Amino acid sequence: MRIESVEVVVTCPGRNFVTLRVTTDDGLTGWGDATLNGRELAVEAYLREHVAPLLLGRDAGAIEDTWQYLYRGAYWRRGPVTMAAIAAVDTALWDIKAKAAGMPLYQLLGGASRVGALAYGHASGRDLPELFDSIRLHLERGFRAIRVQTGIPGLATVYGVAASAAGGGERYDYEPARPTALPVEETWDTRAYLRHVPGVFEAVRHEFGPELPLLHDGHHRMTPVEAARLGRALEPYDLFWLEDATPGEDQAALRLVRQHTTTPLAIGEVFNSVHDYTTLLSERLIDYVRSAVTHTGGVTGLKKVLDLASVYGVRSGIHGPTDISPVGMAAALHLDIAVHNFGIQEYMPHTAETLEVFRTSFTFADGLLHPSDAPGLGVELDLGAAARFPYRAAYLPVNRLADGTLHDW
Ligand code: GCO
Ligand code: MG
Repeated sequence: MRIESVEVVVTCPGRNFVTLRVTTDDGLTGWGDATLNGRELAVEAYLREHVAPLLLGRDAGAIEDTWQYLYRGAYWRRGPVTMAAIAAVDTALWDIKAKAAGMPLYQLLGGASRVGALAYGHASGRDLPELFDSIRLHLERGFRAIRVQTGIPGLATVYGVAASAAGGGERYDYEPARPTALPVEETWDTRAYLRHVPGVFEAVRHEFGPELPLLHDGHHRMTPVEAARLGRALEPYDLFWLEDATPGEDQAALRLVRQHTTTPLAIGEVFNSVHDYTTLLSERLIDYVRSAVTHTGGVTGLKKVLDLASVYGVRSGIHGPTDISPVGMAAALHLDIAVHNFGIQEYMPHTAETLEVFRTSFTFADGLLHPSDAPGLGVELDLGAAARFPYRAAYLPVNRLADGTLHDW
């Protein structure tokens, strides 16, 4: 089975997605997600100009060799653009292999280790009443674990908190990549954040009880000592995890956080290689890995991370906001079902427009996601529908302190 054609599809059904289609000489089609939020066209060009021509005529079944060919062969290793491009090729080839076998992908990854993947949803509110409404809405929709993000008194907006209560408590409008010529600038104040957040978790626990798994994303905004203080302050509220407490590239920073708190730690959505995790895993500084299939070299790349994590008892928490396309999400779900060291899966449902373009078969019931038993990934892209939604430049916001200093966000 040889690769006959490779095409890149860029479409914007509510937000931008970059998708790769690989077709074999016996007519099988595989899909891969290469979406890199705010830098989509860099990956599109990388795939179109530097990857697609190398794939024509290759054995579609040689997945590991193709991964190594694109990774080692380029000489320039790692980085989000390269690894998103490799991810798309890898995921498409796994899709093809599973379709050729007539099996859902998780069967080729070792078969099912569980009946479904526990998902967490994104609740947020500018104040407590809005936040409680959002949590209730998620519980009504079946979520059994909830990420809690809150507005901070004195700050106009906070990344991760929906900007309006549109739709009578509908909180899925949290969408940070905005179609503006320049990134929106927000203001940040860590002292105000640290003063406010523990009280919010106290109120949420008081309202919703001790059982509900609660998560929180610090989005790389704290120094190690600030993160240590927050982790310690949140201990009474029994978090499932505190995510991205400190800037991701500084693995050693988590040593100090770990020494001072027993709040479980998660990190990795901006990582793209197993090498980003070696200190974190070997020193047992984290509890969950947050990498996406889409940004970590695909199923093959993320499986290498999850296998190393399993050696240290660290579990998965695969990245799944809406900038991961339904193709990337389906690939995550097949790993979630197959690997032993599954922890939780992030799930932010895509909009109706997105689901017009991507025909999914995965299901969400009783708090659990399942990729379905359709052969392959179980997602097909409708090219006609995709063409109706042309690319629009959109950027994530940036953050500045009150004196104008650029800050992590
Ligand atoms: C999360 C994230 C996302 C990212 C987004 C950037 O935990 O889901 O932090 O919301 O910010 O994926 O593109
Ligand atoms: Mg995050």
